[in-house]
Amino acid sequence: MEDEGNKLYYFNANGRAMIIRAILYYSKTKFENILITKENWKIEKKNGKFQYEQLPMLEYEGKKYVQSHAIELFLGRTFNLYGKNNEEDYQINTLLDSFDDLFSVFKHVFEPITEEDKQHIEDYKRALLNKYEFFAESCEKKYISNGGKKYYLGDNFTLADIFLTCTFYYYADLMGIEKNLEEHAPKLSKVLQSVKNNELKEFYDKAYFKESEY
Ligand SMILES: N[C@@H](CCC(=O)N[C@@H](CS)C(=O)NCC(=O)O)C(=O)O
Repeated sequence: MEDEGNKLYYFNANGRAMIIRAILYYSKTKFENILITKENWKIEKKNGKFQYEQLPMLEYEGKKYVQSHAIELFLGRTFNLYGKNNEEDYQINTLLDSFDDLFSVFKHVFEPITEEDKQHIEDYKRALLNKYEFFAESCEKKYISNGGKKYYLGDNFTLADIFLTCTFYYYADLMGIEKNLEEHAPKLSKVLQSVKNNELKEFYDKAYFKESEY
């Protein structure tokens, strides 16, 4: 995908850019995937270009967008990936909020900063695994109560499917727990496996960081 003026700025990692990249690939939007090193970021951060001095930032059709979930929402609407009613939109928003619940624990495991983090890393790993399994079970129930159809919300492919596929496989890769999703969400995992191999295949082939730290 070549640059047509659209640019996504983030680190050399999946993190908070992963779902945005997946949406851009799925929608076949041309963009330049700008990967900033941690060293360069110290300088770039203060150059006045980034509204909150944080990443990700998307430049789309000449405008700048920050805050990962707001960007996902914006792109979701742009590419018709939101729900077909208010209730479906609510379910999608609920999922997007869940990303931070996992990410807040995950940071202690994969980027331990304080001595406290370092001493309790095994506790944080267990907490992350518990959250992951709980989240998988809760999404399985919701998927079944939504009708257990082709996609999470029913017959239509939405941002919910992108979010769930990216999030579950990302944490499974980071923690080395490939089987847990199948065990804790047997029906939903079939949907997500199919999304990974079909709708999101190009994203996984070209823009997913398999070896990234986070
Ligand atoms: N609420 C923001 C959080 C952004 C954020 O924490 N970004 C981190 C990377 S995941 C960052 O820019 N860290 C470097 C810094 O703060 O200087 C979002 O969802 O976009």
